[in-house]
Amino acid sequence: MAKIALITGITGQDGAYLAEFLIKKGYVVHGIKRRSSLFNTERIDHLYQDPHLENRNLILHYGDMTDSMNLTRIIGDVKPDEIYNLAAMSHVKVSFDTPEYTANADGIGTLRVLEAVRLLGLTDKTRIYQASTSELYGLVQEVPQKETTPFYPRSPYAVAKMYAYWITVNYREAYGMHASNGILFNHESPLRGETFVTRKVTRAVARIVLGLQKEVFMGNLSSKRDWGHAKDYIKAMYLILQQDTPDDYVISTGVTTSIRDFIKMTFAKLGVTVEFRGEDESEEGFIASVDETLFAQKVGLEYLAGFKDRVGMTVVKVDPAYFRPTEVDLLIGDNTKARTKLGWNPEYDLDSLCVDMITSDLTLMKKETFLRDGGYRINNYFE
Ligand code: NDP
Ligand code: GDR
Repeated sequence: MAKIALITGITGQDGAYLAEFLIKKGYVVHGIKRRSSLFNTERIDHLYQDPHLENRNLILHYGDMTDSMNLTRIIGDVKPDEIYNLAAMSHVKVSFDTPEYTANADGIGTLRVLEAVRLLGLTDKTRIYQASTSELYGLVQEVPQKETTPFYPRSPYAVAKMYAYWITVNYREAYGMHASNGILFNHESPLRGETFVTRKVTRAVARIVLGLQKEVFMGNLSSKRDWGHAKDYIKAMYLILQQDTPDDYVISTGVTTSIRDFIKMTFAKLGVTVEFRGEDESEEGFIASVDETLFAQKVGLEYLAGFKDRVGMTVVKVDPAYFRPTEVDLLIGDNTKARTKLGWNPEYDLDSLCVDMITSDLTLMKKETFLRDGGYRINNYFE
């Protein structure tokens, strides 16, 4: 009998990679997606199967983390062996604008899933993975952060996730559930949402070198993140649920990098050296030089003449609208427990992640050259 997994948030970055990974392992994957006035399944369209087919291995259900009855009905119908609770309003900056909704979806939403499993009598059958986050460490109390580091959340998102973390631990201890937290540090990919910082940068850099956009407006350039690849991180989620005993794990790379350095690194992959001058809100990044051979090889010779004129010009500016009321300045995770207990061994480092993202965005932006105002449209949302 094939194992059955239920993924909440299947239309998101992690949900898409995890669904593909589990289907390859022979699972039947059920996913919960929200009703939307636009198609919202782009990340999993390649896995989609006609509902008229028999023996499908991907089945989608309409649902929402704020709707207990809906979640209970779906879990009761599907009776999953494993639930991966990935659905969340996942943008930290936006959580300051929508704090109550974020608490409802990200915090109480997790309780709804746990309680549905309990009330449906699935406690012994269904294992639960909770998508916890390095944002719990917030104003960090220890460097690097590990499973025992005290939490100090710094946003409505992180506070909601703190509730979700502890209610997962509580259901494990109170009812003996196989419920575990993966405390995942930032993980990115070509499928990353366009308003998270790495993807915003790789999209903008692609558009700038192609001559589609002049500059990009950023928030805090000095904060540091421990970035890994989503493809590696979803494997950790799977491994966590294959353990005999439920537990909580930090998933990270152990390397931290500033936003400023990630911007420099991304341009450098295309032969462009960007340097920064000025401070705080007046800081800006400008093109210092171009390695013409590398640029021609990576971007295309036809774009070189136009781009060379831009040497000396500003391509990165700071707009305080992107600052957060409370910031998380430094994250760096200690993944010893995951490596030793789970045997988790990531394939990507930041360098190969950056190459994967910029290569993908260059290809995409070359196809989408008609979207001449796209970069600015995204910027207007101040995420
Ligand atoms: P995304 O934002 O890409 O995906 C979130 C998913 O949740 C989407 O499918 C979204 O649907 C869905 N969703 C949002 N609100 C609701 C709701 N009310 N009801 C049902 N579904 C909802 O996030 P990621 O894939 O990057 O992250 C997955 C999970 O891991 C999230 O819980 C996130 O908070 C957490 N996390 C992420 C990290 C990261 O670096 N990526 C690190 C640590 C934790 P739609 O497509 O319709 O918007
Ligand atoms: P984060 O990711 O808040 O860590 O949450 P994000 O990429 O949004 O920000 C990382 C850092 O970059 C700074 N920053 C900017 N961020 C955005 N989005 N846009 C900008 O223009 C910008 N300029 C600078 C931010 O201030 C921050 O310091 C992500 C989400 O996936 C969460 O769901 C997850 O829990 C955590 O990672 C781990």
